[in-house]
This record gives sequence, C-alpha cells and structure tokens, in this order.
Amino acid sequence: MNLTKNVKLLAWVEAMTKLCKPDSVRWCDGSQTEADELCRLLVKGGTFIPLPKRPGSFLCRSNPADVARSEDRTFICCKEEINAGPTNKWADPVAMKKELLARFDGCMKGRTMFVIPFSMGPIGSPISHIGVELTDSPYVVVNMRIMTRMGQAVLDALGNGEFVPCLHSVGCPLAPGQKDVAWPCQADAANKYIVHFPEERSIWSFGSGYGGNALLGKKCFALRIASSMARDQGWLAEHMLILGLTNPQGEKIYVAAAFPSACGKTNLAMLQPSLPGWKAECVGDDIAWMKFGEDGRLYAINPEAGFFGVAPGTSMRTNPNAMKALEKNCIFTNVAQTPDGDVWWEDMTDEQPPHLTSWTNKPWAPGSNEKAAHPNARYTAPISQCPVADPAYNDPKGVPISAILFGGRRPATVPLVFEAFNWQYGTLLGSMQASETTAAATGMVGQLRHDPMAMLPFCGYNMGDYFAHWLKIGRTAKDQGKLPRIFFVNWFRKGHDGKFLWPGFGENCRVLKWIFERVKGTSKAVESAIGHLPMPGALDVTGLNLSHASLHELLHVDPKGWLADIESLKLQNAKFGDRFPKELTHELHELEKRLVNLEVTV
Ligand code: OXD
Ligand code: MN
Repeated sequence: MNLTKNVKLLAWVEAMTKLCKPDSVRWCDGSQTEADELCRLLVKGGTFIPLPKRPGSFLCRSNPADVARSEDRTFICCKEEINAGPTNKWADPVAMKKELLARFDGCMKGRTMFVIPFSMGPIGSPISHIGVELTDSPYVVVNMRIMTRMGQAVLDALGNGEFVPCLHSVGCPLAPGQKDVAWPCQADAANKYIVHFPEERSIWSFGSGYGGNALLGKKCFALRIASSMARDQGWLAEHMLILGLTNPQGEKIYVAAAFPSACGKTNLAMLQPSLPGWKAECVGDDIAWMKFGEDGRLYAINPEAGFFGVAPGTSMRTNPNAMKALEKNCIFTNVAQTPDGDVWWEDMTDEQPPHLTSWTNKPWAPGSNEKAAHPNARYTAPISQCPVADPAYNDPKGVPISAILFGGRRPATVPLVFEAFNWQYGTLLGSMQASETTAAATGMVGQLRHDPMAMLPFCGYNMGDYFAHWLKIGRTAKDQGKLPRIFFVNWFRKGHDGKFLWPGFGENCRVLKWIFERVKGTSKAVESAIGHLPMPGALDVTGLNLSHASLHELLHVDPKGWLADIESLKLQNAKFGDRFPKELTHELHELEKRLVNLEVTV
C-alpha cells in the first residue's frame, strides 16, 4: 500500500511501471514483517540459505559473472563531455536514455517492482537527502533495509519534496511459467549499465544485482550524484569513514578518513585501540557528507545505516568489532559455508576448516586451487549492531570534524604519517593519492593506481572541478582556524625484506593519538619537504617491538620516490587541462622545489 501524495513520485512510479511492465508493484514500508516475508521468499527461490548459527542471517551466492562493481560499465551522462572529465566514462544523455529505454522496456515482466523510499542520513537531518529506488530484486530490498533508513517514515518526511529517482532492474524478465534462477543478472558484462544523469539527478542501473551496482543509495547516490549536488550547494560528499576518538582524559574529537576500496577503512572505522585509556567509536565506514554548521565547523553525517564490508581478512584479530556486529541479522554474499551451517572466509580463523562449500557451491578443502570465499565477498550488517557504534551515529546534527586523513596502500615512498601545511596543500596531497588496486572492482589487482581523495570511481563530475571545489570550501570557510587539519597516512610501507614495517590494526591508534595531539596543539612535529612529521619521540611506540631502523624507515622522506611520483602525477594532472586548478599546480611546483633541494642535501 502506498501512503504518499507526492505528485512527482506517483507520476514517476506510474511511468516506470508502464515502461518496465512488472506483474505487480509493491510499496515497501520497511517493517520487520515485510523483511521476514521477503527473506522467506528468497529462501524458497534458492537465493538465500538460512544460517542457523546467526539468527536472522542468510547466505547468498551471486552469479560468478556478477561479483563486484563494474567500473567500465559505469557512466556519467551530462550534456557536455568535458563536465564528466577525463576520469569518468561519459555518454551522451539523450543517446543513453534511448538505449536504456529499450533495455528497460518490459524488463520486469513476471516480477514484482518494489518501491523503496530511503533516506541517506538520519531522517529529517538538514544534511540528509531522500531517494526512491524501484527494483525487481527482493535481495536489493532486504539489503537496502539494512543499508539505509527505509520505508513509510521516509515518505512521511518527504511530503511533496524532492527525491532522487533510482531505477534498477536485474534485466531478466520471466516468460509466463518460466522458472526463475537464484541470482538473475546479465552474465554478459556489456549488457550491464550503471548510469548517472547528474543534471537531472537520476540513476538508472540495469543487469547487475551486486553491491554498489544495485544498492543505489551507496556509490551511485551518496557519492556520484551527491558529489555533484555538493558542488552546486557548497558541501562535501566524500568516500570517507568517520570515527570518534576519546583520550584517557575524556576529551573527544571526530576524524574522517579517505582510503580507496578495500584498504582497511572498515578496520580503522571500528578500531580497537591498543593504547590503554583510548577509545575509538564508529560513525561510518565508507561515506561522509559534510556541511558547515552555524559555528563555522564542518559537520559530518554517515548517510548509510549499515556496513557493506569486504569479508575476507576480517577476523577477531583484525576487526573484533566487525565480527561482533555479524552475529545476527546479516546477509553474507559469496562467502563459504561450513558443514554446520555457518559462514567462513579466508583469514577468518588461523586454521582453515577441513571441509567447506565454496562461494561457487563446490566442495572445498585446504590446499584447493580456488578461494573458499570470493575476494570481494561481502557482509551487510546494521551499524546499530556494532559494539563501538558512536552514540552520535544517528544524530541529525552530525559530528564536528577536526581532522581529515588521506591514505592508500603504498609499499614505498609515503611515510607512516605526516600533516599538511594548510588546507590548500592538503588538497594537493589528496589529489596525489594513489593505491594498489584490490578486488572491490572488476579488473587487475595489485596495480598502483592514481586515486585522488579515493574518489576516482565515485566522483560524479570533472575531477579538475572537484579539486577546485575543495579549494573553494577552504577559501570560503567562515573561520579558517576551524577547518579540519589534513593528514596523510600509510600503514602499508614495506621494508627491504618485503614485510610490512608497521603492525597496523589496533596499533594504528598510536598514529591517531599523534593526530589527536596535533589537533589539540600538544604534540611536536618537525617540518619536512612534504609536511610536518612526528618529532622523534612524539609518536608513542612504547611496548611495540619496533626497531629504531624500522621507525626511521617508516618516517623517512625519500626525495627520489616522491619526485618519481610527481612526474607520473603531472601526466595525470595534464589530462584535466585548464580544469586543473592553478593553485594546485603552484603547490606541486613548490613541493617539487623542496624535494629537489632535499635530494641535493642527502
Ligand atoms: C565499497 C567500495 O564497496 O569502495 O565500499 O568498493
Ligand atoms: Mn567504499
């Protein structure tokens, strides 16, 4: 039953029903009864397997051709190609609409079209925005119920207001009497379309049922469409975790951090500090929307209500808080199954179980050539179940951000931590971010890729303009002194023996402690060519079995490595032509001069 009088919404649902021709239309109320009914349906259809060890939880295996975000089928369709920029795949909006209309025509025959009203961010927050997703996938509905605030309460908050229309179909109509498969999707990559129309603020997604391709509130809305809304409206939509950090004296700050996909964002967001008396609490693990408050500070909300985290590598050692959040009411996609009806993935336990059923539904045993879980296997879990959920994660005001961290997976060159001289130089550092690619997207793994602000696959417009927007945020801040301080971190630096130099995980709180103390003005730094590095002794390494040589290497500035990075960066920046801000060219030039001076002195 639908309880809205929103004229635009009613007209759009009617038009899309005519186009997609579903057998029925169902407005989702977001209730537990509705979710239970859909999960029963998914079990009956063979999509879900109940997990007796985890109440309210299910295992799901996708089609092996539909396991990650399809970046090369992701389009930004604005009128002028230049406004999508060189890092996005552009298509003409008129031609693309025509192509999509042909695909969507009758695509939901034999299926139900679900109408999912959802709020990105706490309902009613001045930083939140509303979307409505139409989908023929009940798997998407039950995931959206965890990942967003969804249902009737959102329609009530929407009234006659604006929403982002998000149309999704797995693209597999059913003929009368045709039996459905467990994971309908278009197996041919070329038949998938993840399409954004930033000028009309709408999303059309066809052919995939997986993650960011199908849960349209996440990457499509909260990053690609929201980044272009943020540019127009003077705020920031970023690929960042948000965490609260409290020192032993009870003082608290909030930090936002941008890392590329599968670089440990979720682990940092739920960090269990190893230092006595320090507390870290999680507001979000993937996306931050930030707006200036009346007091001139940047306030952040997490637009999501759940985690869609990478399962492999998650364990009681690496992320005990995530493990605890996964005990009930979760959906596990493409993990392995144990004979006693539980889930397993690589590195979840020290010992591999002797017998499993792999994510491809085959018997699996240690030593097998294939992975038991897909490297991009995911869990969907409510934030409310995270034992270290921050008390303010649902606060409509958001949380004031004191520091922004950039980082990536860099085996060499980039020190463990350093601080930018100011916002403008910090923006340059963000624009220089690079990381090794991971399994979160289809394509090669382990290649160094330039990924500015970890937004490369997620910025909905020309990234040259995006850098200019960051500079404008800094320039137009009411009070420059209240802007977050910008830091760069790298947990992944390796020594000459190829081993990680830094223990990472809970020990990362030592780096956060230095950042906390920089914000409070109590810790010392030395100025270097690239920024402020911790003064010897300022980074708390007590109790860590870290040699002097390793610490030296971790904080060492290698001018040759930096200058080589700058050369490849110049090639990247040149692609933006005159859209690349002059201020950043100047900052880069100054950095280069400082590094050349350093090179001649070492
Ligand atoms: C994600 C990603 O799923 O960044 O969060 O790929
Ligand atoms: Mn992400």
